[in-house]
Amino acid sequence: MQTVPNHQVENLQIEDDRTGLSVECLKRAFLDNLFYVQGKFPKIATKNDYYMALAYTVRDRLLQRWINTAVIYTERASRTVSYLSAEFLMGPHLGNNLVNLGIYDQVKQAVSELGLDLEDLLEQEEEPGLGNGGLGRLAACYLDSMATLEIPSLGYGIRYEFGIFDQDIRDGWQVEITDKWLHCGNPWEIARPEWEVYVKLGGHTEAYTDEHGRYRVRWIPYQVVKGVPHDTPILGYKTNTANTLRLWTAEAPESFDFGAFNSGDYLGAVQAKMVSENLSKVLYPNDDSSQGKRLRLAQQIFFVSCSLQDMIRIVFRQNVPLEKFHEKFVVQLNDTHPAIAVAELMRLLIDEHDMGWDQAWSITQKSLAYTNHTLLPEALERWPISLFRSLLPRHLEIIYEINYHFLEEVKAKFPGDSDRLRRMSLIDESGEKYVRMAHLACVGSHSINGVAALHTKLLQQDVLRDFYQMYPEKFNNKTNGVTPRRFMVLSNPRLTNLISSKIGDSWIKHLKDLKKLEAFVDDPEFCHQWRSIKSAIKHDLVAYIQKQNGISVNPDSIFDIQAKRFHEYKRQHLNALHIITLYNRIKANPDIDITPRTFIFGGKAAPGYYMAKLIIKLLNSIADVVNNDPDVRDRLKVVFLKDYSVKFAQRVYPAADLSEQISMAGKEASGTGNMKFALNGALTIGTLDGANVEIRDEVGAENFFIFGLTAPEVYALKARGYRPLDYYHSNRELKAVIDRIASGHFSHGDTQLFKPLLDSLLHRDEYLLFADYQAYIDCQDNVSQVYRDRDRWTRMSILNVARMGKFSSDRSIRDYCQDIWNIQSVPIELGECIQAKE
Ligand code: 6GP
Repeated sequence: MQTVPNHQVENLQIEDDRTGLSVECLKRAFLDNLFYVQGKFPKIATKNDYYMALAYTVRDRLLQRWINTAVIYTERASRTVSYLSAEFLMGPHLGNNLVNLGIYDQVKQAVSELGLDLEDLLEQEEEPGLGNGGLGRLAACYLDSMATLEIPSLGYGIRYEFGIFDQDIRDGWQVEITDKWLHCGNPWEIARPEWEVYVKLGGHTEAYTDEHGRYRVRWIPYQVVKGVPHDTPILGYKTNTANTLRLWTAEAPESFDFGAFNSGDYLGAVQAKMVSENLSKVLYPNDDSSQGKRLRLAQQIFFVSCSLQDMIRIVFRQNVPLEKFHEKFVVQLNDTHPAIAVAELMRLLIDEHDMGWDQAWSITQKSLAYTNHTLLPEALERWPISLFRSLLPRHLEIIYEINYHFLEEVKAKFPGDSDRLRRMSLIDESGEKYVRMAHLACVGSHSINGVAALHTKLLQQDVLRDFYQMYPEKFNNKTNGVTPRRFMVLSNPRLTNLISSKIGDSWIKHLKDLKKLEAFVDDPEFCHQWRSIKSAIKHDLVAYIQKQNGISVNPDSIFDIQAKRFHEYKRQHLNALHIITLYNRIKANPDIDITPRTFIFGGKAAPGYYMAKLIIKLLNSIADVVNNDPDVRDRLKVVFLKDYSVKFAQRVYPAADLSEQISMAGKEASGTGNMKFALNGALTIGTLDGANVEIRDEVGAENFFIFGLTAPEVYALKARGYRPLDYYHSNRELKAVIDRIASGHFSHGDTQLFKPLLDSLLHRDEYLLFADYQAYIDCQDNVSQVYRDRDRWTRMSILNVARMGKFSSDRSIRDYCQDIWNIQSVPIELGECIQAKE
């Protein structure tokens, strides 16, 4: 392997205390940072000062790798993946960096010798909640895997000042509180104002003829916004690769409009600044739904344009001709939020870099690839033409032209099929006119993928059927995965150590090696250890719940957990129907023998999603009644843990016995929580939806609690005409459950509170809770039976973990590299001059 030529780095003098990994060195560096960065000495330092001092100590060690990586990538002009995503739900950085640097234990010892507790310091970190749920967290897992697999990559997104809101629960209702993740400073990022770029918005376009007599268009914007990159290093697990997450902040080009300022309009001058800064102010808190707001479209063009301009800057700096943009970069679009990249790349190449249409189009298509993350119709982004014209007049012209060429292609392939043209057009003309972003993404990309086998199949058969018929070769599946570093090694050290003590630690990088655990499934000592670890972790959660919610929980009960965003299609209320069913059974027969359960919920609802918020209120209301009913005793407990986040998830997954993955089949694109639970030894109760199908195939149907209608059965039932009332009238237990809610039993006699939810179930039940109710209850009864046989349960748990190897995000990334990105790894060696001296 080639090492970095010395002249590149000879001026870099890096001292031991910035790179050394020994306990002594870490201690010195920590105190040094406390003194020189935080400006504190131990006696007056706060916990946050200590956290910051440690974070800077770790960051120094990252910087060494980061700079080496940059040197080598620049030197070689390596092919690079640009992962464009409106969301990156990174979770706390400190612990993950300790794991990936391989210095967790040294740092734990170093801080403890200084009288501090590492867990305490880790708790201090405000996580950057720059995402809503699955889509943003997947992006974060993929960055981890790309760095671990030594794939040159850049994550591009928005540095929201306010991330996903903090959730409080008051009187059982969700209350949203502004997330101020930056208020204590962010030690992990470095601002790069020297790479600022400008983004145009609004105004109009003008045609003109250039000096070669060519027809050209110039865009006279109404407003220009400055984008400033903030870079965070993303270290791979036990590699020297440190890639970059580059997030853009919006600023006004000048802090003050001096014209307005001098004429006495001070407020007007400051206003321009405020309007610009709005673009990176706040994350839209919607998961799986699109609102069509102007600010959101402005955010999208903002980060997409900044990122594409940045890539073009890199292309030039590395002396790659612009005609080879697609050889230097492959740009993955994380859903349609960055789909405007199709028009923006065309605009940059044609208007700003004088390229002809055909060449620009070929480069655009070869560079871009699109991942779809949802089948929900309400999530498919469409922008009203009027909005588009006023914000992005030039892009609209380009989209019209792309559409013209595209529809010509469709006509050639399917002559005389005008209905198809109408369906496939980039412009929806059925009523008010809209730009269809998914269509734009499909036409402008060389690859279109879904995120689980079933999801990809449904895209091909349904949502994107016309595009599949037009371009079958573009379609491919990339089943999601999760990083075992964060979701095992960091969050579940006890299980990690047990596993590694038996099979070594190669599984951390090669998750399929977990298979070796199967050899121990009949080893009673191992099974005993497995069970003791789960039990110890459950005890920890019991203590947490006692502290947080003041509820005392039986650690021997089944920990039955549903943790994810709240949405009707995910059917947290089906889970509620089960709880009430058990409650009714106890009320009817107080001595009934029931396997004790603790139902644990976590998750946020979109602030404007009334029904999801009502479901949260219902769960909390059930908790109030069930937890305090003397008939129930210790058999059932219901716990809603507020403010679900990545940090919080890391605490919850390891403690679960049962993972609830109960969406209506055909709605959950993949799910990734399902993978994290299973990897931590929980058994799944689930429908045949998303990646559940593949998890069941891997772990074996006998180790998985499957129930409910399949996707084709869902369609068939809906086609026949679904009547929820029939189920209500014919199922005694179901009727009793609904009647119990309707009677006001959980709402202090108020019969109106949950009426909207009940009406929706009784008369529409779009997500078929009633149709799946009996199957779910039967399956849960079976769960309760199996749990009583502890040996059998433990065996199933071990086999689940042993067979989850497929669901590493490393596997997903390898598939992307091979089938879509055509990219190889670039190992990084620490350059001689900047190598750590221990
Ligand atoms: C989510 C899907 O709902 C989830 O099933 C999947 O696992 C995840 O993406 C990662 O692929 N989709 C979103 O969060 C979303 O906003 C537009 O889709």
